[in-house]
Amino acid sequence: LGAGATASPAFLLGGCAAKPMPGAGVVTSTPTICDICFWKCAGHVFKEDDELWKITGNEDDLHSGGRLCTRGTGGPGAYLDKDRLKKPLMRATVDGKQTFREATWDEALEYIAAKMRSIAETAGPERLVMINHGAGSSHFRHLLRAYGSDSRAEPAFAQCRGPRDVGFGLTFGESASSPERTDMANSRCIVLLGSHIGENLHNGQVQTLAEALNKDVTLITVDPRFSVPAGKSKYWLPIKPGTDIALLLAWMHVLIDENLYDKDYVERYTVGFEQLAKHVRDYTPEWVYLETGIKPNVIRETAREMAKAAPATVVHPGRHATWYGDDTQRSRAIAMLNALLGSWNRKGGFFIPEKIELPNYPLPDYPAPKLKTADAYPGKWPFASQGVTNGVIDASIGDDAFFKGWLVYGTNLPQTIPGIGSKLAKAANSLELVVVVETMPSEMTGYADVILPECTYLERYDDLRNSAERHPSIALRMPAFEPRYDSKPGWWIAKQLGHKLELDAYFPWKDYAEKIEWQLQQIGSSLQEMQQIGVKNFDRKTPLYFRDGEPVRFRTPSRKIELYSKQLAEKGFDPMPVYTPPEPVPDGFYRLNYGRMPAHTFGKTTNNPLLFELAPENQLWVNPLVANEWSLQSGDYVRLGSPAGVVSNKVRVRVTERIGPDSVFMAHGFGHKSKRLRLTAGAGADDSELMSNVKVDPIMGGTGMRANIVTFVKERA
Ligand SMILES: Nc1nc2c(c(=O)[nH]1)N[C@H]1C(S)=C(S)[C@@H](COP(=O)(O)OP(=O)(O)OC[C@H]3O[C@@H](n4cnc5c(=O)[nH]c(N)nc54)[C@H](O)[C@@H]3O)O[C@H]1N2
Ligand SMILES: Nc1nc2c(c(=O)[nH]1)N[C@H]1C(S)=C(S)[C@@H](COP(=O)(O)OP(=O)(O)OC[C@H]3O[C@@H](n4cnc5c(=O)[nH]c(N)nc54)[C@H](O)[C@@H]3O)O[C@H]1N2
Ligand code: SF4
Ligand SMILES: [Mo]
Repeated sequence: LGAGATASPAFLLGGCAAKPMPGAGVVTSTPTICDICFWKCAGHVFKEDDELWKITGNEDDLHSGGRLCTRGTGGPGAYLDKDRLKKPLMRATVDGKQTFREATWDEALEYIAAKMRSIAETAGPERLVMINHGAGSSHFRHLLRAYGSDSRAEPAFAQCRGPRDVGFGLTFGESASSPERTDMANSRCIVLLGSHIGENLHNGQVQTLAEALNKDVTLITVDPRFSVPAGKSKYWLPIKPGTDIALLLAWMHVLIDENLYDKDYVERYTVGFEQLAKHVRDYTPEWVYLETGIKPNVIRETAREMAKAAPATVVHPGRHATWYGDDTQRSRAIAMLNALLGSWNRKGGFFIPEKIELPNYPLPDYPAPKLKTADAYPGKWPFASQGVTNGVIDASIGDDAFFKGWLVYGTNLPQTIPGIGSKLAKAANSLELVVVVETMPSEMTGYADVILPECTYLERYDDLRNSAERHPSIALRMPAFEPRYDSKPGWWIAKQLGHKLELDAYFPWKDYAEKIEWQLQQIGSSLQEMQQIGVKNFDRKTPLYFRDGEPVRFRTPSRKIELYSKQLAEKGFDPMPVYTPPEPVPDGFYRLNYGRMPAHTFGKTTNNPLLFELAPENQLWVNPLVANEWSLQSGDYVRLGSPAGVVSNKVRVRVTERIGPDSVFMAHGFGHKSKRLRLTAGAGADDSELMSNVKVDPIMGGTGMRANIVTFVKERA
């Protein structure tokens, strides 16, 4: 398949390894939860005589609409991947050169346990920090807490949804949740800022947007690029990059100026309306037009559309929110606009998520840690509600660094932390222990002292899925296959380490099935039942929305929705979002825009043989005017250069009007440098390494990635 060619998911099943139809053998199915991204769709793995046939969605799973996306359908490629980590590896020096040698599990775990004991004795257990992403990390969090450390950080916060969670938290006292609590299926007006749903393939969300479109929703998409949802929108607002706060303030201006906001809701539930009205007075559509390029009449018309459909209007909170460094404030502006529309916890706006009360297996209390993650960067980012990865990395460099050891689970920091440069090498040199738990020889494994090969999601038990959602449910992940090679499930690795650290009291189960069985028994189910059905749905106990006029105590200091944030003011931040224009782009440079593509999840699927076949490389979107200026044609390969002098891998050009002449666009996750990822190594370009101008959000530490610029380096292509 050529670059950029598309294929239906059905193609995947006919692809390299999965057979198109079962023959005469015995067909069995095993329930699973997809781990190809974090949406956690439930599915069934079908086998014929113990050989993979296919994976499909679990029809009882309301969370995924009973379907898997393209990536999930190709998920078994993760299991089949020939480049998987096969044995524990330990750093060794051979002929004066650093390399890795194979080790037994016992040897590798003994080494780690000895280092953990030494860190605990000399510096304290809190100096060992976990940097993690993904559901399987729960086993290692448990281990670390038993050991005495609750230090941890995940890129899903400071490189992703952190500003949104903090912005919504400051305003409503609660986050927008993951999965997002947007009630899009019932919306009559949906507003997307960025949020390229359709390319961003979070399954349930794509389906509810499609459902809304079938019901003739008014879709308003604000995106400088003609994204997939822009193509389905009644209004596409091709905004000048980095000016969204101005637009949001202008929309609030119109709602207040034209008396279109929900007066009852605002009076009943909010504080600070007077201050807000005064604050947005100067953000007139005429003034904001000069900043955003969105015409005053379009700003007014779209604001009126939102008001007309309210409260069944949702201004989507987005997910990847780390853009320009003022991201908590942008997210606050989104939250405030929703408050003016009265859409928070109202039908067609947002719903109130609910989960099952699933008892924890009885275990001894964890020892109380004496230090928390944020002690590593005192005084910084006062509203960070989770550990900040970039803060943790900085606090791991140097002989007197705060952290002494890392346990890295399921995150590929060289591609994930923008502009990380040489910091990882410096941290790895300073740290006494770097353990990487991985399925693949990712770039991160190159920095490890010990690499532990975890088996894939299709070969293991993990915790039950119990996400706060519209429909409460639990779902089971269980092994469909024996672990390949010498890989092991995370729960097993954590338990063995626990044993070596004399923490057996925290791991009383023989295996993880026993632990899950106990939990299921408490809620009137059983492992046997779940092994049959995979997903169990429960009735809600609480209402989905606020009842009309119901008194509500929000979890903010004022117990109200805070349009004016005293909390922010007290820490010296703007109590209401203020617009600052983005830095101009010098001649010959272009904004580096990036996002998702349907066939891949970041860099974690690019070596998956099934998904590689669908999309082997990323492409660089270039406007025809720019292409003309640089004599580029679709199909040419170019390299990009950053102002810091970094030159990218070569990337294939796609000339298209869908991107403006001020920017270029590519999907994140390509340009792998690890040669052991044999399929994907060298294919496409990596946006991360081109990012030298990272804008850190002073409120919560998020790394704004969108202020980066690039130029073409043609001669080296
Ligand atoms: N297929 C697939 N789906 C995924 C993922 C994946 O890896 N693969 N990852 C998942 C994860 S973890 C996340 S966080 C989400 C991320 O997905 P989203 O939350 O949708 O990401 P955004 O950054 O909001 O959206 C990217 C869009 O923002 C536009 N944009 C760029 N600059 C600006 C600007 O200044 N203003 C405005 N209004 N728009 C701008 C870009 O052109 C692009 O269309 O996707 C999720 N879904
Ligand atoms: N430049 C740039 N940086 C970004 C983004 C961007 O768009 N551009 N997006 C940001 C966003 S929104 C997010 S959420 C983060 C995501 O950042 P990460 O979560 O770091 O995403 P990946 O780079 O895919 O790394 C995941 C790693 O987990 C490994 N893995 C997969 N399955 C398993 C498993 O079952 N067990 C274990 N132990 N490991 C496994 C994979 O092999 C892979 O190396 O990146 C952020 N950083
Ligand atoms: S959205 Fe796709 S990749 Fe993500 S969990 Fe669901 S099926 Fe898997
Ligand atoms: Mo993300």
